[in-house]
Amino acid sequence: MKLRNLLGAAAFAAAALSATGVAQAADYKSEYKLSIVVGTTFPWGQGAVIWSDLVRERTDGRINIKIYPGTSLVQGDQTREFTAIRQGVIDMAIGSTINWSPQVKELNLFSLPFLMPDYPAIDALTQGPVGEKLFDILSQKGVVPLAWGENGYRQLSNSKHAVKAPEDIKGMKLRVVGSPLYIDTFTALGANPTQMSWADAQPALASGAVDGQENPLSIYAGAKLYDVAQKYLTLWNYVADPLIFVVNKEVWNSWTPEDQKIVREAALEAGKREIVIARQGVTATDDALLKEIEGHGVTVTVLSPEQIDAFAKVTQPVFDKWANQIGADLVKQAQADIAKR
Ligand code: X2X
Repeated sequence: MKLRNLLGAAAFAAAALSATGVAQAADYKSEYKLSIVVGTTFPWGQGAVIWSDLVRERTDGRINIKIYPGTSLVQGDQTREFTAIRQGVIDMAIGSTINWSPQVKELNLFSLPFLMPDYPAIDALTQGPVGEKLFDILSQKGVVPLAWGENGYRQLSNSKHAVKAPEDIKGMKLRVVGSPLYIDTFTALGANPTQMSWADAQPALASGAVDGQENPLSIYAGAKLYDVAQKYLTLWNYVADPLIFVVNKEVWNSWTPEDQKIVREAALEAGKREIVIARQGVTATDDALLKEIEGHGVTVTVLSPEQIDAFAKVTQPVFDKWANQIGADLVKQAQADIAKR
């Protein structure tokens, strides 16, 4: 073929491509790896399914997301997930604020004991100026934050006896997640906390190496923790971990503005729907999941406001210490927004 013809053909092909809106599709990866900690049957995993399905449909398959549960891209070590996203080992993720807080100290905010008494308090933070501030911070750390989801209020379970007061967990060996704030909280309460990944927690509970743990009811029930001797459950709403939908910055920049818009809007929609799913069955008006849990012979203890106060009093020094590390201004803003919810 003559050079002139060749150039003509190339120009024609480029015009045809841009006319169908896939001009840069050749730069796209055949698969984008999305990391989550639990499986797709959990509300958290449902959020991942909704997000990836919406994106695949709306981009006509240009952005093909594959879900990797069990934080398998970092061998189950969920506290390394954020670093792996920044490094591009993971393309996108829906991560818990707890798991990313070792790298983003401000995310410890949600783990301050007894900061958020109810769902409107969580929403006041994630959907308000505090949420925006946290997204600004994440944007400066190599990721593009898109939307909020929710793991849930973390309730305490154990194999020994009902927990109603701080003295009831004295000496109890409890599995906690990766932020040192959790070690401080349970140490203040007189327990014996030990840090462990979720992958290691389940066999540790099964073997009795630890007596208890704390997790949202959707995780407790989904992982059937009542079958590994976790027969005592205390509902105390002491912390809740939101989820954050993010994309690695370089991956984000490789997409066309149209596709970025699709991915962002799909994340917002998936986040909204995921929060609804995460709150199903665990409230006064809809307690189906709680009933199911009780059906497995679990003793559920619901703490009164006075009983909760007793726990909050003991953990107040931990709150104060960590408020300083997180940033006194951010914590003050959070408290003010919660007060006027
Ligand atoms: O490890 C946990 O407890 C879990 C599944 O809730 C998180 O990833 C924060």
